[in-house]
Amino acid sequence: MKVFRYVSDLGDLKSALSEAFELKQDHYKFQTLGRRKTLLLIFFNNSLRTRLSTQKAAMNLGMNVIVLDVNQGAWKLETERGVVMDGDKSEHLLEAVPVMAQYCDLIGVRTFARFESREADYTEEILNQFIKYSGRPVFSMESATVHPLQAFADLITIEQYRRAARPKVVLTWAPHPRALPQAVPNSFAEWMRAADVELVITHPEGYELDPQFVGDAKVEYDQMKAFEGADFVYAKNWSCPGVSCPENYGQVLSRDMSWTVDKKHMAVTNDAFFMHCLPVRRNMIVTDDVIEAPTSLVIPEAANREISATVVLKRMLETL
Ligand code: AN0
Ligand code: CP
Repeated sequence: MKVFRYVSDLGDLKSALSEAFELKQDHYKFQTLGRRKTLLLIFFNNSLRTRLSTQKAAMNLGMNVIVLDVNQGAWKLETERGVVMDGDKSEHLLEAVPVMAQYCDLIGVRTFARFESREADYTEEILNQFIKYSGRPVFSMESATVHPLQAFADLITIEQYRRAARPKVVLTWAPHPRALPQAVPNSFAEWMRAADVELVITHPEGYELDPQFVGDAKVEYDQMKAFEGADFVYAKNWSCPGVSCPENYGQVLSRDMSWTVDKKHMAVTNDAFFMHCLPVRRNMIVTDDVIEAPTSLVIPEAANREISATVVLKRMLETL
């Protein structure tokens, strides 16, 4: 595997899942595969889980790891070609990427949507420059429009806890004070459609996700109706994707607190498990009692980030 952005990059999903469950049994099963190989993790944005779980995964495989926080100590990077660099940016990505590639074998990149232009975000401008100019296998650690390591971990978690052969999984929008990317819900919808689940997406009008990720999944604007009989509730805030309202791309259109996932919502489900990728704002996205209930999977979900990262790194190492 040379690039990891979409569920299709993994090939057969069932075999990727069985590899994940093998690794859950023994995190160190392939502990010599990454010997004398170096992973470079580049963060343009903050992270707790991705940073730690991906480093841990690399160490499980015997790799060396270098982590670079671009905004803390590196030169400020220009990302657009053709600009006169007379501002505060000292170095261009066009030199920085091939230089970074000299010191590593695999590259992970975290680069959030910037909300300056829908087109720039949805063509994954920054991630693609790493793919094009590094000559190394590159994986997204949440880029402008996708978060595949998260969605893979979410799928592992659903496989681990499902009680029905084909569970009902509800992706629900929930309120948040700041504009957040669409990467997590995009990938979640994409991966759930590739899996054997019934996916229902619910959000206020104007928050329609990009059709390339939603496909033919059911969209239900009545949140309570969507929750009826759910086996898993996956909450996430996202800003306006600009599908039905291009001029509102990246904006907060609603702060409607009736969308906060609380006991009343969970009561109409099939005793559903609660999921969120974290970090989560309590009593905005979800109430304390729901996230603290025994049916909350947020911690096992975060634990599975180490597993999804190990599978992805293993597959990249195998094609070096
Ligand atoms: C980010 C987001 O919503 O994309 C990261 C989630 C994994 N969340 C925040 O910035 C709070
Ligand atoms: N879920 C997730 O990716 O968390 P971080 O932003 O802390 O890495």
